[in-house]
Amino acid sequence: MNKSLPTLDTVIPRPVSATAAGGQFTLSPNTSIYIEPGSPELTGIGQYLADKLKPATGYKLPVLSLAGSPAKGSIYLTTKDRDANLGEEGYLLTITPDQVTLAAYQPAGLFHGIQTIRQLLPASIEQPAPQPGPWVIATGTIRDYPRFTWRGSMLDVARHFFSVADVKRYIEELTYYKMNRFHLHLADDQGWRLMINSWPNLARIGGSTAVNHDPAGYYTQAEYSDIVSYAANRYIMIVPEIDTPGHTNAALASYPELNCNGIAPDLYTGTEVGFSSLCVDKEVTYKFLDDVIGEIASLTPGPYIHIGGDEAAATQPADYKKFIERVQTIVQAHGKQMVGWEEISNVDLLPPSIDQYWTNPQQAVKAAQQGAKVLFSPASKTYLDMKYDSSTPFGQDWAGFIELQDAYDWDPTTQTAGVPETDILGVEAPLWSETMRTIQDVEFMAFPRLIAIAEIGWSPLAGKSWKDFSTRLGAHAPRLDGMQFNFYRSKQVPWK
Ligand code: NGO
Repeated sequence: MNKSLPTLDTVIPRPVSATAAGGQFTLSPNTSIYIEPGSPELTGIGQYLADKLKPATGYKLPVLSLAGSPAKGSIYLTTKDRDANLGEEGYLLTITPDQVTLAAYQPAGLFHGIQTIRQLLPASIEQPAPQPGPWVIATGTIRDYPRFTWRGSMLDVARHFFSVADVKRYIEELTYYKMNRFHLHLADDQGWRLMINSWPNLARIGGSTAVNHDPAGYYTQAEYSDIVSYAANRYIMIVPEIDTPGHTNAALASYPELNCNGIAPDLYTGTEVGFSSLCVDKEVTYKFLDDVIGEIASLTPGPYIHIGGDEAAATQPADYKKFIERVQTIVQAHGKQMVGWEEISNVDLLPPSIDQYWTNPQQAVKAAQQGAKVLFSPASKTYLDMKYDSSTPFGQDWAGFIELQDAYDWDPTTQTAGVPETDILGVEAPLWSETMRTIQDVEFMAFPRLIAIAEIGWSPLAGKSWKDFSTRLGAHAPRLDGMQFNFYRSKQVPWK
């Protein structure tokens, strides 16, 4: 057995089950990727796999519709047997000396299985230019499916603005760890980042600033749609957020009529929170929200609209309740489910709302008691803007330092006593960008902690081990290098 060959138990996130058979499959210049005929969706997935394997192997890897049985030495992707027990995202990977067969109930499962195939090839497979090989995979079987339905990350493009190319790069990074949600924090005090045709000054004026007068901007609707379809092609759903009723200075500065006193405040480039509020008693506020939510709903195929709701310190509690209860009917009128930060549990929530827990466990419990599902983003574990330690060049520390082991060694079922696993939708790691200006800064803070969060979201709790995770991650480093991730080399990991 080739010593440098990854074994089946090195995959991240750790699969549900992996059984080694002791042999080897070898990818050759003649390898084809077969898909079952008649599915443009599967052609796309096959092509994605070919595109990932081509640069390092230099092989042609044609994607072919299967007629008869696959040739020896090929890879076969299929949803034909439709084993419903694998669920929407699970897959069964069978590797024999003659063939790699990836089977799933749904295409999303194939897409996740492809990430496993990539990780089973030698690490040099992720290099951008031809490498010597040989391209060997250990034989055996992996049967795998996720623990939670929501596994994601949030990027704050409001405090600092990130280009479409940067956002796509981040989305692509999420796919390698089988994540399926990307939450875009599109508006805050410092910037409004999406063109709303019925209220164009939001982007034109509100999008003209960022923290510290750094470069700003906004996405056109065509650019937003491009991000949505780029993500959808990778089985990642976009969750757009417009933060309300607080965190709204950029909107208030763009339209005087949204202010209770009718006067637009100055644009804001600082990092304080909790000073702005939409005018709860003005009817135009709800016309504004109906227009904004309506446009975003029509651009967003996923079922969720995130309305923020956090830190509304400039809104009276009674006003907050009145406001959120009205906003949730607007979201539902546009055919979507409302997601909000944990504070929305202070109002009477309509099902099927989602409460995103970030700092106060009582709020999460209150939301669950109302029948809402809870998304876990505890700041002290999942906030990617917290520093690793006192020497981290970016980030904040209000929720403490988060070293890699802190991000890994916790579980949603024990983090908040009182929210049963059946009410836990999943995990999401937010990256707030007050102190991050470039996508390289973002990557340094996200990786490798996001990998730990991905494993919490995907892998079964039974068998979870920090030692095992850190060993697997250490061996994984050449892949991160190959993909040119700018990641933090935590001293807690035995890096290879
Ligand atoms: C808080 C706050 C954000 C900050 C972030 C910084 C939530 C939900 N609201 O989290 O506005 O950017 O902390 O860590």
